Amino acid sequence: GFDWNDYHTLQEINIWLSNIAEQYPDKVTLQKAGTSYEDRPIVGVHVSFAPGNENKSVFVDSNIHACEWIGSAVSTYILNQFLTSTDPNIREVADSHDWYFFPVINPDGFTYTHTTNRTWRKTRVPHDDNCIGADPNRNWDYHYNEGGTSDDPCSEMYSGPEAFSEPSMKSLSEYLLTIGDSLEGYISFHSYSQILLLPYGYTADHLDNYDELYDVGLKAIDALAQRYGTEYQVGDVAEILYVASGGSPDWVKGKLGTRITYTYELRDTGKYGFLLPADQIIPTAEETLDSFITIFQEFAKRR
Ligand code: 0X9
Ligand code: ZN
Repeated sequence: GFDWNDYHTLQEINIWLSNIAEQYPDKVTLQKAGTSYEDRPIVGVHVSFAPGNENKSVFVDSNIHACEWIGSAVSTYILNQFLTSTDPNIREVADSHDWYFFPVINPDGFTYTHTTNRTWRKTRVPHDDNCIGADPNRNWDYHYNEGGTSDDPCSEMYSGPEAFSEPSMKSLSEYLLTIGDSLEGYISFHSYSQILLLPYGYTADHLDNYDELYDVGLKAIDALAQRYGTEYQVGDVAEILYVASGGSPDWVKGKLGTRITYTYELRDTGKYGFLLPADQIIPTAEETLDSFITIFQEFAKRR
């Protein structure tokens, strides 16, 4: 069966998603947010534990960057805890929103990391004779190509020939528009660096709700550190990391106005980097869930 002692392939993850939809038919429905260049479906689930949350939902994604395997391992762990845990804090948060979990939003790149090149980051769209793919987190149509990107198809930060040139990102954005009015939260899992990031990436100017996101972020990383002592930083992408335009969180914040918007850069700080050993999946997922719960409990107090 599916577990969190090892990393899994796209096929294993998608079969698990189908299985939970079958096992919890009144709570979980399988979703498809379009298809990738290589014709793979972008698979996710809509999860609803309590009626009346239709207008209060949270979208969770991971593996926009193909090699960041810990992302989908953590998001599927959280999803599984929502389905199975009896912990009152987890139940309270699970019941408080509708959830959309899309563990692998760059399925072509992710498949390539399993078959051919473990550290592949980008999509697999052939924009150039020599170099394949664009950085899917530079491809979104909000302040597209305004810094921290490259026009060189061989660069790891190639933004593509135009905004939404990558079919997986274009179709995911169209899916997000269909649920956008209901979205109260957007959480995107990346690795690595141990940073909890707030938008925007395209500018160091602060968001309207920077203060609440920052304050809750500090509480979240405190909760995270309590379990195993893992230290995170919190801050605005452009301020704490680097300028990076065309990212999915910027688009969600800018176009949909989603209040609770965080990007996690999960473990570690570089010892193993993208190649985080599988025996760190469960501890990483546990501490991340602690912070995730804190985020939504804190926002519940500030409604
Ligand atoms: O550069 C990126 O796309 C992300 N870092 S990574 O090392 N995983 O590649 C950070 C993106 C943060 N951008 C926004 N939140 N807008
Ligand atoms: Zn990333």
